[in-house]
Amino acid sequence: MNPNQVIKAIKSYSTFLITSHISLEGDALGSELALASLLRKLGKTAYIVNSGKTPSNYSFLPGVKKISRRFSNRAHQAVFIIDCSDRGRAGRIAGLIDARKPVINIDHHIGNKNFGKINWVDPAASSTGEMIYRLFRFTRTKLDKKDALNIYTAILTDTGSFRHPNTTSNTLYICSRLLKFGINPAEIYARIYENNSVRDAIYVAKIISRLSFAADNRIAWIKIKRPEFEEVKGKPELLDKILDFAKSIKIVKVVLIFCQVDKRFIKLNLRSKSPIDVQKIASSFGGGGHRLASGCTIKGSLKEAEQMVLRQVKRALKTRYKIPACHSKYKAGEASD
Ligand SMILES: [Mn+2]
Repeated sequence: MNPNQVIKAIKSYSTFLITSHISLEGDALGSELALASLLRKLGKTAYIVNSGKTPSNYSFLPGVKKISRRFSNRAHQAVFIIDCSDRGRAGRIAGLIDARKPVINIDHHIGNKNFGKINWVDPAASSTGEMIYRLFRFTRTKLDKKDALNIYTAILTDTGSFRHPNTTSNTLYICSRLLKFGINPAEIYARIYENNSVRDAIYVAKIISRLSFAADNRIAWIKIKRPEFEEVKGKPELLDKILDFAKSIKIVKVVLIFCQVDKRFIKLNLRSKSPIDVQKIASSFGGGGHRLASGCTIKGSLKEAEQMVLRQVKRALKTRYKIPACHSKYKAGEASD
């Protein structure tokens, strides 16, 4: 798929709103900022409004201070919803957009619902940032150091610092081009990932100490009750650290974190190592994401969600690995591997 329709839309309108998903992170923010810059360089008016607040570790991104939370349908003719697999992921803003305004959907998630009037979806791209880079090339728009910093941040975060399988030679080629603008990878990494408070570190350590294991240690999971989840709200990077730590255990194939959002709902984060496709499991609960990293919201108690999901994950594992019928369930500290 190519961005021809997107380029046509850019030519047809002069004012654009750009928005992205709730739980903002590097790809959403970096891509929004680079896209806004591209549109302005093409003589257009562009502004960014998000449903959520910008996490503090991204406050260094050029242009981020101008991102607003105020929305007006009079201020734009067309809307970019980017890095969102479905319209609902855009949160509050999705509900405010005038239905008559054309929506341009730019995304790289496999399960994208093609909800826009124009849809440019490329699951082969590591990140939406990589697609925005290509949009600069397609429109022959010159990048500057600020654009390079925003796009590099988008790619860095969505590839898990170039660890995930979506890191391709093209991804690294683009990053090599971006570094020529004089951005500093070590500094960017430190700004985003070496930014924890002592309190956050203690929180992560406390949660990790409660890891549970099942299916011969191939599943690792943790439940976080509501009061504890309140502490971590708005800091998805802390959950990522917990997920990464559990995934670093050699035998573990699937990691699950169940967070109690309120009395009725559980938010579930899933991570896996190939070949287990957790996106399939997340989408069976109405969620989405990627094959190896996905999420969903489940109605029910922590215990109910745990039982339902573990059953599905065990089934998915069974088709792939020989797991003894009578496997034991371990708690952290008891597991042998
Ligand atoms: Mn993304």
